[in-house]
Amino acid sequence: MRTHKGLLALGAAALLLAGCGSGQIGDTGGQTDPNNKNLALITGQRGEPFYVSLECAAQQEAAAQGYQLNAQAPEKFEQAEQSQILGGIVSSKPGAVIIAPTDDKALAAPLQQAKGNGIQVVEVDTALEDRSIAVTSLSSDNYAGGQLAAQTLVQLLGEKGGSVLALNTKAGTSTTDERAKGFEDEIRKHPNLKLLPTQYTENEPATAAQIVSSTLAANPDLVGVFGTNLNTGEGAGTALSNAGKSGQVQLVGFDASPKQVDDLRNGRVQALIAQDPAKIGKEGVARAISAIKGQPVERETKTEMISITRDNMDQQSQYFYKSQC
Ligand code: T6T
Repeated sequence: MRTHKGLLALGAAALLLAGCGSGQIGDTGGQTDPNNKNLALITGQRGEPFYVSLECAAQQEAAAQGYQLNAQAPEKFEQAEQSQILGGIVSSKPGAVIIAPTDDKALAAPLQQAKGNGIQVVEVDTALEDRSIAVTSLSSDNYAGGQLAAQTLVQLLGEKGGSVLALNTKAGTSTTDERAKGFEDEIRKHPNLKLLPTQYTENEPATAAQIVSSTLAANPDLVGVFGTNLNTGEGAGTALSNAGKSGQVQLVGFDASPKQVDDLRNGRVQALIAQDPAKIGKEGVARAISAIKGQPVERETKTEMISITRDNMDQQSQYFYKSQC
C-alpha cells in the first residue's frame, strides 16, 4: 500500500509544477500588422492525440477571440516536411505562427526569417535551442517531468533493484531530450538501479518495441522502462506484453493517449505522466494574439503535469488526451 499512497502523493506534487513563468518579456521582432486576424498553427504530427488535444483548444480560443486559425502538421514528426509547411504558411502572411518545432536547430533559420517578415513566432511544446527567435514559449517542465517519471518508477519498484532503460525519440527534440535527462539524473541517485544507455526510437512505436525486446534478451535483470513520449511508451508496452513481462517490468509512460490510457487500465503500463496540451494550445493562441497587438507577453511558461496510476486514473480523466475534437 505504501507504493500506491506514494504515487498519489507524487501526483499532487506534480500539480505544483503548474504555471511557472520566467518573468521575462519576449522580443516581438519585426513590424506586425496589429489588425491581422490570421493565425497559423503547425504541430509536430498530424492526428497524434497530444497535438489533436492542443489543436482543438487552440481552435476554440481563436474562434472565441474572432481569429482564423490555419492548422497544419507533417504526417510524421520530422523537420523536412514541417519546414515545407512553414514555407507555405509564411507566404500567406499570418500575424503569428504558433509552432512545435520538430528539431531544435533545423527550424531556426526559417523561423528567424518569418520573424523578420513581421510574423510573430510562438513556440508550443517543443522549442528551438536559440531562445532569441520566439516571442514566447509554452510547454511542460520536461526536465521535471523526467524526474517525476523516475520517482514514480522508484516508488513502483519499492526495494527491487536491477537495470532500467529510457527510450528517447529523435535527437534534437527538445522535450524528450529534457525528459530523458531528468530521468537519468534522478535514477543515478539510486545505487541499486543500473541505468542502461538511453536509446533513440526515431519516434516509431515499432522501433521502441524492437529495442525493448532486445534489451530484455540482453539484460534479464531489466526491472523498469521509461517511454519519454506517447509513441515510445506504446511500443514498449507492446514488447513487454509480447514477452509476457507486463507488470513484471514496470513501465512508466509519458502522455495519456486513448491507447496509453487503455494500457494503464489493462496493466500493460503502470504509470503515465500526463501533460496539459489543451492549456498549451489555448494559451499559445492567446499569447499570439497579444503579440500581434504589440502587448507584452511572458517569455517562457511551464504548464502542469500529473502522475497517473491505475488507482487514481478515474479521478484524473480530465487529463486524458483526445483523438478528435
Ligand atoms: O510527448 C508529446 C510532445 O510533448 C513531444 O514533444 C512529442 O511527442 C508527443 O507529441 C507525444 O507523441
